[in-house]
Amino acid sequence: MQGVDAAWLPDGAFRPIGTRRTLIRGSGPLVDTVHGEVAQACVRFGGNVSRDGSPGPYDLVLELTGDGRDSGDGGEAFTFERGDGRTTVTASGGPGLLYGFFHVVRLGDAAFRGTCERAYHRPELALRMLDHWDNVAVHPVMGQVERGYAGGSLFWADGRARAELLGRVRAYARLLAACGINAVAVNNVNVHEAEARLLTDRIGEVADIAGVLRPYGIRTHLSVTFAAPMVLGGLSTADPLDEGVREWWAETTSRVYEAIPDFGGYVVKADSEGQPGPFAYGRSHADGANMLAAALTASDSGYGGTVHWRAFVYDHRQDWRDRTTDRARAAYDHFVPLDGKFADNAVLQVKHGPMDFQVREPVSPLIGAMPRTRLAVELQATQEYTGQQRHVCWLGPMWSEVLRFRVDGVSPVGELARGGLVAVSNVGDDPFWTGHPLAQANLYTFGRLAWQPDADPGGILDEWIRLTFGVFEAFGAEPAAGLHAIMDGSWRTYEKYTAPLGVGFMVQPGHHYGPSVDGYEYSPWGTYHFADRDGVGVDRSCTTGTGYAGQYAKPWAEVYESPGTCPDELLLFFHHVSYGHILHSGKTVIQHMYDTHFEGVEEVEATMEVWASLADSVDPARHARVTERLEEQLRSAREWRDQINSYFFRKSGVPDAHGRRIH
Ligand code: GCW
Repeated sequence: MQGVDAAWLPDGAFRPIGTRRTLIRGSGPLVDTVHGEVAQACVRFGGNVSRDGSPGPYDLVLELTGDGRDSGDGGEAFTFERGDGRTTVTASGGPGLLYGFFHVVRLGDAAFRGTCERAYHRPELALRMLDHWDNVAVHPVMGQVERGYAGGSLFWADGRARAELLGRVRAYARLLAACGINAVAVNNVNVHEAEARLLTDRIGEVADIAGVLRPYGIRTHLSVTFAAPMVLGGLSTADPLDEGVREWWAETTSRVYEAIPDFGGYVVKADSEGQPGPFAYGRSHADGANMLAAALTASDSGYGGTVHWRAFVYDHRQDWRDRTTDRARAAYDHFVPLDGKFADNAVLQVKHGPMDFQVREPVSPLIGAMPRTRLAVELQATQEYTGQQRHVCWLGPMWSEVLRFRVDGVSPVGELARGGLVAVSNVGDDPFWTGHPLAQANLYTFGRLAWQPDADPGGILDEWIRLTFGVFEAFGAEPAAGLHAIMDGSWRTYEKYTAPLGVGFMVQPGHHYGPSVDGYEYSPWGTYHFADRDGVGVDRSCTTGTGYAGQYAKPWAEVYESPGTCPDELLLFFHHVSYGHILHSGKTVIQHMYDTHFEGVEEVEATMEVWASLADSVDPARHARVTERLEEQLRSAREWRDQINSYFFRKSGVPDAHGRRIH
């Protein structure tokens, strides 16, 4: 695929396999995929691959064991061992063999050195999914991809599936499989008119995409509108308890399965930001989700589909004067009373924080509060609020904090094992996939963390750097360390020069890029900072505020309740404090703001220097693209610094202790 960045699968990554002798045992479509991969590598590098078991010796054996049926691990597990000069991967299912193969690719030459005892690898989360917010037809405001920063859609253009890009979709599927992703929703959760039809008369286009994703172990899901029976079926209601409506969904779903036998299921944004939902009929969200869940299991054998029901339900038309309504509370208030009421194949998909993918939010209190419901956590790889893929912002550390958060000593991971981890995709038809080449690391890290949620994100970053840049001959240990440093600190750097101490938003309304401190302050969206001449922040305590802190189990309810125990980085999320309030760091709130905003810009300047020093070690086109983005990042970071500092200086009248320039 000329002109498309190879990302973490450059040709050179296949040399260790392509120069050797490989035996593949077993049959099935995914085994064929593995065979195709090895054969291609051998053509390039001179090795050979056999499928029939003719006498060896072999350096690598990839073997499907058992009868290939699900042995409780979804067929995704594999074993890896090395002894007697031979590397062996076994799996009981095609997906496991594919993941085992990519494990060997990741190890490179190390897979063929020394000995290694038999080790069993399996994903901790069964569902590792990307949601594309791609529109089929260009939306007048949101464009082809809602919150997309990587060009057009990989799947859709000019109102149709992009047949000419199906080769590109295959390359995408391969990248996803190589980091462990096994499910993709191909259209936006805001389902407009053209997109609604994908469910019915346009399902063939979805089937074409599914056909390309399938050989890489990826199931296809579809976002649907709750009003489909009315919009598409001509019914007078979409009431989830109405017999006609239930029949319509059952029939429609059976036709979906005729077209796509391994269809993954529906994603639904209901009663959220203007999308239709069960509230219109006085029904609960469990009623709505269960109706679709029933349609997805309607056949005798069960289709094996899941409904992903989003918990992003809040009042987006609130009155800014009303201090009792708190958007952060909404998901918990709506859904906790429904715990235990959702069908087995319904998954409640919860954003990782209570608001909306800000650079810093507490972990959603829903996580851990619904033990009888399957939950999936939704992350945002597309950088809507984290620099829109013009800024470097590697989100691995933030996601890892979410996955390591413990409630009563219990990690959310056990819960997610039943529901899964989902990310909003950051990919488009851009030659570098993600607009900013370094944003590829977010996609890769998401897949790897979904496979192993307690993995060290720094280790994943190094793995990504080695795979993506390592085959470039001049990329030695020093450039790798430089790049690691740039990326590892980039989320905290971004946090420093944008909205401070967890207060959030302060972005330009609508497109959400760049600062506007009061942009949302008097709006209906529920995203306020309440800055006045004395202080700033939202009081979400139980004693004097909205009571949001009380939605947490111990110890968090107590930790967040008081400014004295609340972590600095979340202080303004939970409390309204004076500018002179002393943080745990020993600084006042206002001085912290000034310092971090100056530091943030300095860190971007330092990043630019390190990147410039890598010019000879990185492919020139990739280097140029990152350089161009860094220039914009620096401009934007200065704008953030100056607007935030000037705003709070003017409000508070407190000068910077170091006398730096504030406007
Ligand atoms: O973050 C907000 C975005 C919307 C998005 C919504 C959601 C798809 O600004 O563009 O809509 O969240 O998650 O549904």
